[in-house]
Amino acid sequence: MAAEEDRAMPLFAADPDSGELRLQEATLERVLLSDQLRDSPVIPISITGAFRRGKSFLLNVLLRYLRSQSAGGGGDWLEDAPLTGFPWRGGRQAHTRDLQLWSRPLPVTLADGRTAHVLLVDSQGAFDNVSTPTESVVMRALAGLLSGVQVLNVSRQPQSDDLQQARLCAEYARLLASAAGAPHRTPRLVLLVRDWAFPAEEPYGAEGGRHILGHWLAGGDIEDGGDGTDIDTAADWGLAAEELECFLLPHPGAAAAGGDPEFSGAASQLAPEFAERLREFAEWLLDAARLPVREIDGRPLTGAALAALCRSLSEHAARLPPQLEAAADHLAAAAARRAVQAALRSYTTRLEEATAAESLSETRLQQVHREAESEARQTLVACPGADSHNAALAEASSAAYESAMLAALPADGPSVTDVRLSEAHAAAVRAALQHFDSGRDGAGPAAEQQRSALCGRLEGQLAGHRTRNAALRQQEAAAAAAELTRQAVARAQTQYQQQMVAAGELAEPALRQAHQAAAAAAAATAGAAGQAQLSGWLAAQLEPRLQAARQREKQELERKQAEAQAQLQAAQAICGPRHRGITIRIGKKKFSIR
Ligand SMILES: Nc1nc2c(ncn2[C@@H]2O[C@H](COP(=O)(O)OP(=O)(O)OP(=O)(O)O)[C@@H](O)[C@H]2O)c(=O)[nH]1
Ligand SMILES: [Mg+2]
Repeated sequence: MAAEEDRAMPLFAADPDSGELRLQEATLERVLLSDQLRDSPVIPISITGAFRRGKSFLLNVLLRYLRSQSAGGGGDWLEDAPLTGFPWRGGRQAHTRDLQLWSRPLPVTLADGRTAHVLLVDSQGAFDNVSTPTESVVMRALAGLLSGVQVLNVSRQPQSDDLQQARLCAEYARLLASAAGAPHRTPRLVLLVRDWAFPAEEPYGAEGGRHILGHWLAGGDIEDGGDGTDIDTAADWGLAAEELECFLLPHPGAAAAGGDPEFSGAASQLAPEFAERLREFAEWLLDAARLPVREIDGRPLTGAALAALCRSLSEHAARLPPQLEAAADHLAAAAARRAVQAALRSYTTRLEEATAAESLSETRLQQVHREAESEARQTLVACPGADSHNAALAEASSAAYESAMLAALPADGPSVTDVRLSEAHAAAVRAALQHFDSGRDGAGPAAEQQRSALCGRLEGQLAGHRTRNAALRQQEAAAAAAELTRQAVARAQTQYQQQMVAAGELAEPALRQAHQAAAAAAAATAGAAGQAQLSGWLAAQLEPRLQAARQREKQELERKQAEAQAQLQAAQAICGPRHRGITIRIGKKKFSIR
């Protein structure tokens, strides 16, 4: 590989459309699976941390050192020449994107005489204004899982944010590694403090770093985890790394920190103290005796093994992003547990102190208990983590109650008796409390308070089910009454029709009278509730009957007329012309014999 081809190549890059991190096979092929690296132990060294903090700048310093070493060393390797390599720049805009791998591996001779190759990995600034939290976490987790040495770059001194983010990344890395069946702890994690401003308290360099780290691990300076919870810094870092170190770097001087647009990174432009400590840092970090070769399944990490690890992590990372919430939940639960334990400790210490000196009367003991309990409660109030875990659990328990109640009293009925409702409530409360008790954090006063709040809430839910049951009952009663009315109206209609049939074929006045009598009898049968339905039906019954009666009457008349006509014609035939001019009357009509 020619020197001019050396460059940063994306190892994992965010897809511009979906934002998903994609492994770049071309980089694997070109670097990790090259003849030079495939079977050679590799030591990836990554720098991660917030954006605009000189990460790429520093990698170029490491690159310069490693190049000088592989060229035989000697002289001042931190040349007074513009700093080149990984793209870097001043200003406030985030610069590096994705995870970038330096294309040329740099050979180092390990303490045991083996040759290994250092792979420098640059990373996108985490938790900046252009990265999503998922991108930041996944990127940093990947860098940690791949690296033999991970430098976590922080400014001035770690803040609670840094710790929270580190915890989240470490927890996510743990989930990702366990899904991929890979070890999750980075062999060596270096907390690199830039712009350390208190050299009078702790000197620059590894020694000052070691002191201050001891102080921080004991919980000094950082009062809480940023989420109101006590932190267990040592445990948090222990989750992320097998070995934790710290190095304090001074401020680089005004030119480097953005004061000079012509700043090129040349040694002469740096504050002398900074240049000195930079040299020290590179030599300390890359001291071959302390460079760990990561092992996977008991075998040293080679280029090919790293490529396989990248593929496996990529495959699982693509599916894992939703578990970022799982990581956050796990951390919240852990923080909550710690908060509850702290509250319990506060309670027992207070009680022990009070009882150690003298034996207390029952009344005095009760008083001390109340005071200790109140103090412990206050500790928990300041630790929303504890509340949030139990609150989420109470939420789930209340949902468990609700589904048990819905099984006993389905939304669309039927309603149940009051006794049955009380039995269902008692069973659902037992199920909900069992759910809460099996998952709650500790038995402290806050958890008890949340348990009794949950009981109150379940009673409130019962009131809702009572109202619902009463409404169902009303609906059912209304439906039953409507059915009774329908049956009564049907009986009344049959009765009317039977009565009218029995009355026979009547002419109009008699028909009207018969209708009135039958309608009155039907109305009595239908009852008050059926009147409205019945009266419309009855009104429609009379008219067709009247028409039929009129039709019958007309037909009868026509029949009689035809009969009379026939009789007349017979009479004419018998009597002859003598009877011409005689008129006879049938009904209202007159007939003349002509
Ligand atoms: N204050 C300060 N600035 C530094 C230090 N080292 C380098 N810089 C300056 O920080 C600026 C950004 O440098 P980069 O190396 O591009 O920073 P980065 O962290 O890689 O930034 P992103 O790629 O955007 O995440 C440059 O102007 C550097 O000169 C340092 O120790 N302290
Ligand atoms: Mg950068």
